[in-house]
Amino acid sequence: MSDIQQAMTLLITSFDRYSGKEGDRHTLSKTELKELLENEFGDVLGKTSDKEALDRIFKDLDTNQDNSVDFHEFVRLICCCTQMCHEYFISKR
Ligand SMILES: [Ca+2]
Repeated sequence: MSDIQQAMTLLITSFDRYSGKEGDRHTLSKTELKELLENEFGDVLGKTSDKEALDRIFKDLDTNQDNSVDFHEFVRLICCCTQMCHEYFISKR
């Protein structure tokens, strides 16, 4: 499996690990998103212990406003973060 295929597989399995905890196993509830952000991002996107920060992130990700974050909405976050990291590393070269 190529590096990019491995990255795609990891994104899917990582999402599923959190989305399967409660309710619809194909979407993230706010509680599941909080756990994912804490474990996978640390404080990179703000402190998830800050309820307002978590509410804002959840609202920004939930673009179809169905009160859950599906894989499509989650991947947008990953794309944005990956682009920001890429720009950071380019500026350091
Ligand atoms: Ca949604």
